[in-house]
Amino acid sequence: MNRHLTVAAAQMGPIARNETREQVVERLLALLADAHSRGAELVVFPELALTTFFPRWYIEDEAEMLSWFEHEMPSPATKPLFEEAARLGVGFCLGYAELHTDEDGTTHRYNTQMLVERDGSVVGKFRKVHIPGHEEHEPWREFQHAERHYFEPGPHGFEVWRAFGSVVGMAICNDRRWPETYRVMGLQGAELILIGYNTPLHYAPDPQQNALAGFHNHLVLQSGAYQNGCYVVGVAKGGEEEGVDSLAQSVIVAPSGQIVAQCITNGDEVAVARLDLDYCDFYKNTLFDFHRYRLPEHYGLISSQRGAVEPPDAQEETE
Ligand code: CDT
Repeated sequence: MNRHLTVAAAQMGPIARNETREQVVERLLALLADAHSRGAELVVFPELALTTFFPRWYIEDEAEMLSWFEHEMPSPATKPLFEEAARLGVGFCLGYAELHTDEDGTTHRYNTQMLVERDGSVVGKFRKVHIPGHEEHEPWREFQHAERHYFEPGPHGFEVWRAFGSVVGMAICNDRRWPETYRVMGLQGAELILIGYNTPLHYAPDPQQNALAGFHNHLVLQSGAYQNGCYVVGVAKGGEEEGVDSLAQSVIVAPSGQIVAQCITNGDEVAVARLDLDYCDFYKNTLFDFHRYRLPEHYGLISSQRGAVEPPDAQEETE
C-alpha cells in the first residue's frame, strides 16, 4: 500500500509591528484548526511566522534588535501551539528568529525553522543558509532588506530527517532560488521539502524583476521538485505589511513539477493536499535516477568555487 501524508500550506497575511506573539499564536491556532478539519497531518507555516518581517528596518539598538528573536522554543507564548498540535496529533513546521547560545556563551542569530512531529517531539531545526540583502543601512532604498545585518548563515547546511513516514528537509525563502539547496537534500533522499518565505514585491536593486516575482517563485519551487523527484511546500507571509507588499501564492508542488494546491488570497489561508509519497519514485527511479545518470566528476566546480570565473579573453590566450 502506498504511503500517504496530508499536508497543509498555512499561509499568513501581514503581521503588524505591534502585534504581540500571543496574538500571532492565536492566528496560528486558527490556521492549525482549519488544516486539521481538512485532514492535515503536517502544517507548514511561513518564514519568521511570529513577527512582522523586521529586516525591513535597520535597527542598531541591541535590546530592540533582540526583541524580535526567540530566546527559547517553545516559549510561554508559543507553548499553546505546541500543546494544541500534539493534542490534535498534527505536526508542524514553524519559522522564527532564533537567538542561540553556545556552551561557551557565544551567541548566534539565525533565521530558523523548527519541525515538530505529530506527537509533539522536535524532529529538527533548519537554519537559513543563503542570507540575502545587505549588511549596512542603505538609505537609498524605499525599505531595507537587512537580513545580513541580523542573521548569520546556518552552520549545518541542508539536512534531512526521517519523519512523517517520509524523508523531510527544510529550506527558508532565498534558499529556494538556489538549485544546490534542493540537490543536496535530493542526494539524501528527500521526498518532501518545506520552505517558508517573505518576498517583498519590490526588489530595489533591479525593479524590472518586480512583475516577475510570482513567476520566479513558482519557477524555482516547481523545478526544485521536478529535478529531485520530491514534493515541495512553499508557504508565504504575504500581503501589505507595514507599507510593504509581499508575494503570497503559497503552493504545494508534486514531483512532476505540477502545482497540486495553491492559496488564492493574500491573507491567512490554508491550502491542503493529500500526498502519495511513493509517487516520488516515478521520478527518482527513471529520469532522475541519480545513481545511474549523474556524473559528479563533471560537477566539481559547484562545490569548489563560489563565483563565476570566465575563461581568459581571446587576446590574452594568444599572448
Ligand atoms: N526573506 C527572503 O529571503 N526574501 C528574499 C527577498 C529577495 S532578496 C532581497 C527572497 O529571496 O525572496
